Amino acid sequence: MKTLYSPKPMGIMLLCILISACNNAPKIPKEKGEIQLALIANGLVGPVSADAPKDSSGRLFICEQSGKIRIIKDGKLLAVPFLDINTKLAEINKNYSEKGLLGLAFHPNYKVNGKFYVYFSGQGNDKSKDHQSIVAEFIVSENPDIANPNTERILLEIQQPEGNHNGGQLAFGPDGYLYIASGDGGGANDEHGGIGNGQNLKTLLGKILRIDVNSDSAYNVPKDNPFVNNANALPEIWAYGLRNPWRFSFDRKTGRLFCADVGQNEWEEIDIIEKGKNYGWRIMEATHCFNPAKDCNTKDLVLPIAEYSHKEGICVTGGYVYNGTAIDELKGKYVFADWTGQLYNLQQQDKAWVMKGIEIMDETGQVFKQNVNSFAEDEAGEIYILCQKSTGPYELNGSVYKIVKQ
Ligand SMILES: [Ca+2]
Repeated sequence: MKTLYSPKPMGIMLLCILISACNNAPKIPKEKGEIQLALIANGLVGPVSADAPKDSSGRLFICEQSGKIRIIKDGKLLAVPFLDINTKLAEINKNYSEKGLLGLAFHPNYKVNGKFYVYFSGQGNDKSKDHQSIVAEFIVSENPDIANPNTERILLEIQQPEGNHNGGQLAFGPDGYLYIASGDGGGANDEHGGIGNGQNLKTLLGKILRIDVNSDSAYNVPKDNPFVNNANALPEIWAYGLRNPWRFSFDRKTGRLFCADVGQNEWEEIDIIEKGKNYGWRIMEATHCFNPAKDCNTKDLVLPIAEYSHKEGICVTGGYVYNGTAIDELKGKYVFADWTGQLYNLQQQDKAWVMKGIEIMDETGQVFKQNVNSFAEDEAGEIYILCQKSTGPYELNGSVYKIVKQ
């Protein structure tokens, strides 16, 4: 499902493996902590995103890639979906796809206004494009466990030239604005346009966007966005130079925005996203020159706080800084994963960031090994893993695990 890397022809795959085998990346050490995974829900179809409203209900809402939002309430998965937008979606390949219902965020004032936002791959009218990414608002019905499907209000549409690299994360920042992740438009090597989409400030592709949803029109652009007075840039852009930001989150304690950006052939990276900054793609892949492959101009580019090579995994899945109360050893650490199942934590020690692999067992005592699509954070700050055993979003083998103390 999500990856973020495009399925490649065998020759290219082989080349990638050869390149990876040649890099000198040190092996990331693993630590065995006193944590494990507790199964919360299974039988899901491609769980890819989640959010929890700030309404003291304790509910966790899970997006299935195929279009349903499911509710976990009092530890149980409700049978009736909160919302089902399957008929609005572009066609999804059953074996592997980066399209679908990809993001969900509840309005900071959800308890009062019942509004929430989704990011999904819509069909679109432009036949020269693969599909379009849509950000839309919906409102809950009188039943708190059912949304009103007739309340859709479309805020933003982004034309997507290819099927892959669609980003899709939505989250409200501590400032009350909605942040949106868009991918670079897909294909490979950020091939669209003379300098690629990531570096092109005239496209919304390859960016983190920031909008104000409290508007009489589709949305407002916050006056302090970095490019509002720049005629050569789109005002919605908050940060740029991203390839496929696959899951970002705000640290509740510090307000910092942590973002995993999926690499192409060799390197996966974690960034801290700041206003107006350039994160390098396609000039760089993590801390390495990409285009050109040597002697690239790194001036004004922001390097990741951490990277790992394809010796370790294949594509990164961003998580959360742990701000829960149950697990002392994770406090203040950024927890994330490679899609192939390895979990990591990242901790700032003085100015350096230290990354470690986490050895973790599932509920049966086996070493955890599933495709990690995404993470979730509940209202209390505890963290969950959204995963599946298949690569495609049409089998009932998706699960939600909670990270718990042993
Ligand atoms: Ca980068």
